[in-house]
Amino acid sequence: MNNNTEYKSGFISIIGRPNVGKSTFLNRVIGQKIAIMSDKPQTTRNKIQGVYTTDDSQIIFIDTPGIHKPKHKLGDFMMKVAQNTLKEVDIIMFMINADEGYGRGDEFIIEKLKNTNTPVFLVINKIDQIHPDELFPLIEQYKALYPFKEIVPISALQGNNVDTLLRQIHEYLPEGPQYYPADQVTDHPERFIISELIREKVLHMTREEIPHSIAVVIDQIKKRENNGAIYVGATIIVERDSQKGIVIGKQGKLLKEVGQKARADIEALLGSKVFLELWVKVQKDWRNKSGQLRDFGFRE
Ligand code: GDP
Ligand code: MG
Ligand code: K
Repeated sequence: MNNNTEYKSGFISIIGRPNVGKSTFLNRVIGQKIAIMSDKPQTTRNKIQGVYTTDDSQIIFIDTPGIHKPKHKLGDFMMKVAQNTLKEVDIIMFMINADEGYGRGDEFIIEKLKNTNTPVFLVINKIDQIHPDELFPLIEQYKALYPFKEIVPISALQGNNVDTLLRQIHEYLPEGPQYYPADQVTDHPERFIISELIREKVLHMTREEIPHSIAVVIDQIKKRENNGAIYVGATIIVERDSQKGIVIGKQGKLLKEVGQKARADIEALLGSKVFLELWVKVQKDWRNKSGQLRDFGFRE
């Protein structure tokens, strides 16, 4: 730690419409696959903290589930989580896609921002997708909508200007302790990451047939005495019988492939051989049963 300056630390919430690149940014900064990336909206449904530690500061990022107009109970719940988060954090990073016009989703988020006193950075992502001339009008447009403390154009994918953003975040961080050990990048239990890795594979392999509403519950994680491998048992929860058929596939082919791909990722995560067993269960309308949300790992 530098002796001339006080140590700084703080919590940052990343908000923005689905697919603007929040997880990509987090993964670039933290340098490890902790937030699941997908081109399907709403892959991230829970708070994931990525901890970025330097010798004079610690930033704790929260990959907030997308704020959007709730269509059902789960959406409602997600939005409440996101809104509570906004008031508790030190900085809000509102991320937009440079390549997409201002939309209803952004309007909705800006309305929510007006209810907080937290400093807000506008992060214009995917600048690799636009001509530099398009940037200035975009900045002017957003400046008129909200008093952003900083406006930072980046490419989370290619890394452009991410260092600048980190430096600006540092400026706004309050003095504070190092909350987490320097080598810790996430405080989420591996259980959640594993369930997201499995969910990601199902979503990728089923394309549009299976909605993001599926859940994956980890039933068991335990070390096997005889060979040192880690046993993981998990259940994929779908809403309809037809979806169960799709996830299992012809003669179990699709589920087997999901298992193979997920197992490779889980082995990389745990640094150990993994034995993965998957089940598929139909649970009708689970999204609207609030009481069950907690069981699936959602926390307020
Ligand atoms: P999230 O829903 O906001 O978490 O978005 P993701 O991080 O999952 O990214 C959605 C998609 O946008 C993925 O296909 C990313 O590879 C892509 N993406 C993210 N950042 C950039 C970027 O800076 N440039 C480009 N071209 N694509 C990006
Ligand atoms: Mg995400
Ligand atoms: K996504």
